[in-house]
Amino acid sequence: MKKVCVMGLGYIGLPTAAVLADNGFFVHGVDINEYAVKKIQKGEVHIYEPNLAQKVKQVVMDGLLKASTTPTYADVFIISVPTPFKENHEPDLSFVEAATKSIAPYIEPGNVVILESTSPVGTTEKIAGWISDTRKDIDMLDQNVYIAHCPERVLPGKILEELISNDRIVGGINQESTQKAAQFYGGFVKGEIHRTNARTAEMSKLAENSFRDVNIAFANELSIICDELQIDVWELIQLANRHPRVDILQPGPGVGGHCIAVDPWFIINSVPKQSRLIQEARKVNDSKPEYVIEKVKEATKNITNPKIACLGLSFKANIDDLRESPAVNIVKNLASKNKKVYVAEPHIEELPVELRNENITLSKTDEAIKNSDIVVLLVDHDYFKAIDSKYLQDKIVIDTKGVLARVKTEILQTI
Ligand code: SAJ
Repeated sequence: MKKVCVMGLGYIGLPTAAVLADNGFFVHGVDINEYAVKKIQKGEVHIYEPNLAQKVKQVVMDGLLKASTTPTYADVFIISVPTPFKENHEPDLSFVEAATKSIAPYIEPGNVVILESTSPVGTTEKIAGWISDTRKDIDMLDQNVYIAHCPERVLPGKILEELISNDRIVGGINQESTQKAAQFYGGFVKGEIHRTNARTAEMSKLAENSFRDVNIAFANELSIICDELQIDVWELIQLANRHPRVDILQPGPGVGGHCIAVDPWFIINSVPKQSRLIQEARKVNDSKPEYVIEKVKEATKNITNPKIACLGLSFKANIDDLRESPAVNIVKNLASKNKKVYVAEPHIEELPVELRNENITLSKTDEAIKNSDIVVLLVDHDYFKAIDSKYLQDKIVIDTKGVLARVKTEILQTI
């Protein structure tokens, strides 16, 4: 199992390809995005992840990682393409299906096909079906084509480290597939490899992210309750978490990114009647940005031509990723209500297209605060923890991440 074909060179596929190449595999990476492929062919990257650029440069230079828009023959095929949902929250498996159909002509007896994309229960079995449909010449069981799911579980910002150190769950469509795929991961993963079947592996990933979503929803609900009862939610959670068996996550302006806010829907969509708590958690987290907007509206009601400083745009702390960020939606909404918004986001150089209008200005943090009547903290970047309290004198502060509480304690609404 020396030659690996990685389908999809995004936030998971490219680091996976680079780590495999760095561990002695010959890797052929495939993406439909020609710009990404051209960059990688030159030893460059099209996405940001700490230390990824150096690693890609090195393995491309060593001839261990090649990139192309078409697959090739390999011992192991890894599918790491997006699995978004459609308008009605139904999973969109079109990328998985297209990737499977494009590798099908290259599959030979003895090959291993692994789905890493987070997927609804039953997807790995569907992959087996799509391959059988296209390759009538191969009897999958008799000729040993091994098909398994091994969900990626890495945290953006720590991907290279976690690809090696995290435990992995491997579940095949049969026991031979599980063994073969587990053997492959044993070749480079330092964490434990846990063997199960494909459906359990699929569900375990969905359960992990839903668990986090439900816990964050609990924190967000507590923040709204505490706001009503005039209790500082940050102090409350810190105290409650001193109990040895309590571990409440942190509230915020909503849940963003492309995993936690998406994956629970794969469970809800397949078993809507049985997933009441998971659905309610999604609703709580999805409605939090609206709550923040209402708080700002209330705070600005007696100010003519209010000016608002919004601190942070990314979907979580210390990254530049704005995808599905609640902060972006909050800023967009505030500016559309004809308020002047100064945005401070130290990790970006220009505003995303959807925020480019005359009411929104990308500013330095101190300038944004100086120009405004209200300061709304939306992301807990380390950078904001150093804000000098003198800038916050005479400002109304709405702090959705409990960062400025250490700086200024009066006129503070922590929600
Ligand atoms: N958030 C809170 N409060 C918290 C923690 C997070 O409001 O206490 C918010 C963040 O600000 C962000 C969102 O939740 O908007 C998601 O951030 P995250 O750090 O919880 O997760 P992701 O989306 O970056 O990565 C998750 C991880 N899953 C788990 O921790 C169970 C990661 O391990 C998965 O690999 C990744 O999803 C994925 O790809 O599925």
